[in-house]
Amino acid sequence: MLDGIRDAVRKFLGGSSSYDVAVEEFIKDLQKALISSDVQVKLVFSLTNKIKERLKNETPPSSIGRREWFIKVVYDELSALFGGDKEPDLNPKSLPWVIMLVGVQGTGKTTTAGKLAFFYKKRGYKVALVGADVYRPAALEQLQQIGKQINVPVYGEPGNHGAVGIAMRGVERFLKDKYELIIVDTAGRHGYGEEAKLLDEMRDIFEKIKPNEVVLVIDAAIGQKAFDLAKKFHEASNVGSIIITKMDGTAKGGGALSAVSATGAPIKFIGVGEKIDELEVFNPRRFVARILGMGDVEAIIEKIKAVEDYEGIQKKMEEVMSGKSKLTLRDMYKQIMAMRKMGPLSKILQLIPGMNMMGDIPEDQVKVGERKMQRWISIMNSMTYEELDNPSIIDKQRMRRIAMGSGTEVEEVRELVEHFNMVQKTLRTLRRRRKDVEKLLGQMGGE
Ligand SMILES: Nc1nc2c(ncn2[C@@H]2O[C@H](COP(=O)(O)OP(=O)(O)OP(=O)(O)O)[C@@H](O)[C@H]2O)c(=O)[nH]1
Ligand SMILES: [Mg+2]
Repeated sequence: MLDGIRDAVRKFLGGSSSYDVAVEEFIKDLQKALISSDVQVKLVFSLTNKIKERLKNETPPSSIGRREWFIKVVYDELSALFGGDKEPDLNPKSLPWVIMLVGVQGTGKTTTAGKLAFFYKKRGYKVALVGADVYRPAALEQLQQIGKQINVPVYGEPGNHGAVGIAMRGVERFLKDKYELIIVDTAGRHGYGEEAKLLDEMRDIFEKIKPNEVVLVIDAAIGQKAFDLAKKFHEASNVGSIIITKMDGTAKGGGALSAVSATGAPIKFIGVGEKIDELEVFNPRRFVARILGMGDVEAIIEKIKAVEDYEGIQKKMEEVMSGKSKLTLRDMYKQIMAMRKMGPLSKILQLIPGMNMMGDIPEDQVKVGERKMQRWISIMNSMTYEELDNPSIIDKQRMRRIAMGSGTEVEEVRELVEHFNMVQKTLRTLRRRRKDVEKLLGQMGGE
């Protein structure tokens, strides 16, 4: 199970073996966990190769431990498998749009049909439901009840046992009535309990109603069986997206990766409860953090994000220095916030080249610095974006408002603005000097 990855992460971060040995061990554990949840071997090796390659080619920022950096790389690459930073495409590509839900018994298809209807209704679509499960007792009543709750019409034919015909007539009816989004709920078991028959029926419905999107609904707890199952449904009906239900339970959704790798389809939503609004848009990074062990990973990600923010700021400073862009208070704000996230001021100062050579900075001076930083953050929190982007508009009246809003003194606000002006002036001077030097060098080269 993918759940094994959490233990591997913990072992890796807390272990006492040397870094190289720990990396080898972790990668083995990762491979084992992935393969045992039926992720294709090819996929597993391409993932671990990518991780190893990044380890070789990239160096962690100086303030991040190697082990932490390694976990971040694993987190990145696993997230990429689930779609990375790409937002799932939630809006129908064309209208009308017919969705067919498939999945085994009890995974939450009917509940999810209702959740989807509610989700899209709130987004302004004209939504309808079709109940094509003729095997489960009271399946239609269940759907009708949901329909009533969210005021969405439900098509069904009580007493009729031809699921394919019902699906066709339901879709036809709602298309005629100009419904934009038609969601078809199907059975999770066949009358005779035979899986092959169920899949035949899925194929039949799929071919007759030609849905725009087949959604495979899987239970977070499915684990090992996910790959085969997803594959079978995929062969029967060309799965276009995946919804994982019961993510509010104890299961970590390990089977999801198998389902993704079996179908090539993206996960779009996760179900996080029984209620109609307990449906969340899938977020790959959050999901992977959960697989890896939220507590351990989150802190690392936060820290690395802060470092990256800081590097982004340094890049911006380069641009400012070369005259490519202008410094604003907003940049300074970001800089201070990033520094705060990286740790206490005394630690940060040690990271600045040259600072550590000057010996320890007196404790009380650091304290004063910390306090000032905190005051400045409060002050900038009370500024508007307009003021942050263009501090020259901050006049006496604005200063008074900002001081009031941040619980500081007007004097302190003035001090911050003056500090900013001074930084800007210094930058200008530096830039001019740099230009002079370049000019000089240019002239020398020209001779
Ligand atoms: N906790 C939790 N329960 C869920 C979620 N989704 C569905 N359920 C519950 O799971 C059970 C089965 O849900 P159904 O929607 O009837 O499942 P189904 O796939 O339609 O089942 P069949 O029609 O028998 O195949 C119900 O008790 C639901 O309330 C979820 O995201 N979280
Ligand atoms: Mg059902």
